[in-house]
Amino acid sequence: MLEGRSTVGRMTDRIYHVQGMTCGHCVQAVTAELTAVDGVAGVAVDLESGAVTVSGDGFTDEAVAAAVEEAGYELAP
Ligand SMILES: [Cu+2]
Repeated sequence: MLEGRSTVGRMTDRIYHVQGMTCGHCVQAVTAELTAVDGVAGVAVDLESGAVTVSGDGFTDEAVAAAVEEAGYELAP
């Protein structure tokens, strides 16, 4: 936690693991779907590890899982 970091509202970062992404198009598809989720302000995908960092305010794990599935991938259990 960085003190003095200015954020609007209560921004949260949550890290998910997405299975099945193999290239930049996968990253784009997942990013586009997640960006459209209510409350999501930013999405960062690490293709190599499958780690997807979602930042924002008020988004739910369920909405994230649904968006990932919409893009054609699955969250790791
Ligand atoms: Cu791909």
